[in-house]
Formats: sequence, C-alpha cells, structure tokens
Amino acid sequence: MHIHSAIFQCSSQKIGQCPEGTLPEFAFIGRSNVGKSSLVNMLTDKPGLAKVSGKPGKTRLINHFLIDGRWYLVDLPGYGYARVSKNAREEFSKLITDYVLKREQMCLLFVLVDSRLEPQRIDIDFINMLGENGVPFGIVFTKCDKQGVNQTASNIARYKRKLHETWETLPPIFATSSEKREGRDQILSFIERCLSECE
Ligand SMILES: Nc1nc2c(ncn2[C@@H]2O[C@H](COP(=O)(O)OP(=O)(O)O)[C@@H](O)[C@H]2O)c(=O)[nH]1
Ligand SMILES: [Mg+2]
Repeated sequence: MHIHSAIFQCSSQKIGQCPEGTLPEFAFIGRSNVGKSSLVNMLTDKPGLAKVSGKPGKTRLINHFLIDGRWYLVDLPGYGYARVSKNAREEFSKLITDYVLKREQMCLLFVLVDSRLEPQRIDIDFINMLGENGVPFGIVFTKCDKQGVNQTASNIARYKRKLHETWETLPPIFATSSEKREGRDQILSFIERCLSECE
C-alpha cells in the first residue's frame, strides 16, 4: 500500500472528542518511549508528523492522523510511565481503556514492545486484557536496529513462548525499526488487508 497524504487531524483528551464518522482506525499503544510516534512517522514517511521525544510521558492525548482521506492512524498516550502523579496515571489509563474497549471505529490495535527487553509484566497484562476482551490486535517489536538480527529473533521467540503460556493462538507479530524503515511494508500490507475486510 502506498500512502499519499497524511495529515494531523486532532488531539483528544477523551474519547468523546475523537473524530465522528465511520472511517476505520489503526491505533498504536505501548509503554512511553517505546517508539509509537516514530512508527507513525516512519509509516507515513513524514518525519515531523508525530512528535518524537527523548523524554518519556509526553503524549497525553489521543492524536488522530488522517491517511489518504480514508482511514486514521491513531497515536495513543503511553502507559506505564511512573514519573507522573497517581491521579494523572489513572486518567491516562481510563483514556486508554475507553478508547481500546469502546471505540467502534478501531479496526486494529498495534501493541508496541521494545524488542530488546524480556517480556514485561505491564505489557503482558495489557495483552491478556485485550485477549480477554476480544480486542483485535497485533504486536510490533520496536527498535530492532539496536541489536543483531539473531538477538531479535531469539527475543521474539521468547515472547511467543511467554504468550503461549496463556494463549493457544498468537496475534500477528511484526519486527520493526523506525530508524532503518524495517517492517514498514509488512505493517502497511497488513493494514491494507484489514481495511478491505472492514470497509
Ligand atoms: N534506534 C532507534 N530508536 C528509536 C526507534 N524508534 C524510536 N526510537 C527513539 O526512541 C525514543 C522514543 O521514541 P517515540 O517515538 O517518541 O516513542 P513514544 O513515546 O512511544 O511515542 C526517541 O528518542 C526515538 O528517536 C527505532 O526504531 N530505532
Ligand atoms: Mg509519542
């Protein structure tokens, strides 16, 4: 799939402020700093579209990007950022669960995890919550350029074993590097297939 136009549409503080209408949405979620905004920029080929930050915990809003006037990429706030108040954390967490469980336009959620880390409790809990609620999702391993291909492969295999402890079937899995533009074609073709099924 080729993306011709990608434009920032709006930032929403709650799900009620998200765009109306029926255009399908593909959303990115994951821990703060995992590479959500970088992935939005890499997929759309627009380096400054979503704000990338060295400092975690920056995006506290739901950002909608309109793609080819036909569907949305959605950059969700990061979860699990410790250095904010408990109140603020509960607010994000409500925002995220509201979006993930209630947003009817959401076709698929991409859960981003850092390819270098062993499975993290917070991600596994989140993934299990998605599975239990029947939310369609895929897993995107990020920052693969920061280690060798063998290490990435073995970390992904370890992740799959971890998920198999709970789930018989696994979601689609993508290995990516926003730096090296890896995984781009796989994700875009996958989105295209989903679009043709949900349109
Ligand atoms: N080497 C490398 N760095 C990345 C990659 N993706 C993101 N980063 C860096 O990780 C940091 C956080 O990225 P960002 O996209 O803002 O993460 P977000 O908080 O999940 O939106 C930034 O310093 C990025 O430059 C990647 O694929 N490779
Ligand atoms: Mg971000």
